Amino acid sequence: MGRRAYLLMAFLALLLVVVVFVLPSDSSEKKPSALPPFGGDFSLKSHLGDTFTLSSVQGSFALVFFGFTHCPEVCPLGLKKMSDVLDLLPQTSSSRLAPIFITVDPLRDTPSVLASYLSSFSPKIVGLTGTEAEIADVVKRYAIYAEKVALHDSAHGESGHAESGHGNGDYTVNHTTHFILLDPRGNFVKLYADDLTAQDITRDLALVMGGG
Ligand SMILES: [Cu+2]
Repeated sequence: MGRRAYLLMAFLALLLVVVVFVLPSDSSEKKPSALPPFGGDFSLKSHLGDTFTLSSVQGSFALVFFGFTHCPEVCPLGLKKMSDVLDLLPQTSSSRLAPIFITVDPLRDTPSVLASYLSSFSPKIVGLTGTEAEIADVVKRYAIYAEKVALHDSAHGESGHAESGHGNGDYTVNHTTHFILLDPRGNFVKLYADDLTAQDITRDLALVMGGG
C-alpha cells in the first residue's frame, strides 16, 4: 500500500506540473505579438480649419507627405512634385486620389499658415495639423522620422535684438522625404522615395490604381 500511495502522489505531482507549466493558462492565450499596425485612421485639422479624418476619404487612394512650411527645400520640391503628379494623372485617377500634406511642425504650422503656404501648390492638396500630441501619434504610426534641430546661427541678425546668447529659438525639422501611398481602405501600398520624378510616380500610380 505504501508503494501505491507513493506512486499516486508522484502521479498527482506530475499532473500538477503538466497543468501549471505545460497547458496554456488563460493569461497566456494571447496570439503571438505581431508588428505594430502601420498607419490607420487619424483625425486632424485641415488648412481650411475643419476636422479631417482619413476615413472621410475612404474609397480614394491617399498620397501622404509629411513636412513643414518653414522647410527650405525638401517640402517645396515635394509639394511641387505632388502638384505635378496631380496634373499629370488622368482625371479618372486623380479624382480617386487624396493628396495629403501633414505637418511635422504643428507649433508653427497653424491651419492659416498651411493655407497660405499651400496656395503656391495644387489646390487639391489638403494640409493637416493638430496638437503636438496628435501629430506625434500620427508620425509614430506612419513610421515617420521627424526631429527638431535648433538653428543657433540665424542668417541675419537684427540690430537691437542681439541680447540673447542662446539663439533665438529658431529651429528646423529634419524629416523623411518619401510619399506614402494608401489604398482606398487606408492600407499601406508603398512608399515613393524622393529621387523619383513626378513622371515616375504618375506612371506607377496609374498602374496601381488601375486607371488609364
Ligand atoms: Cu521639408
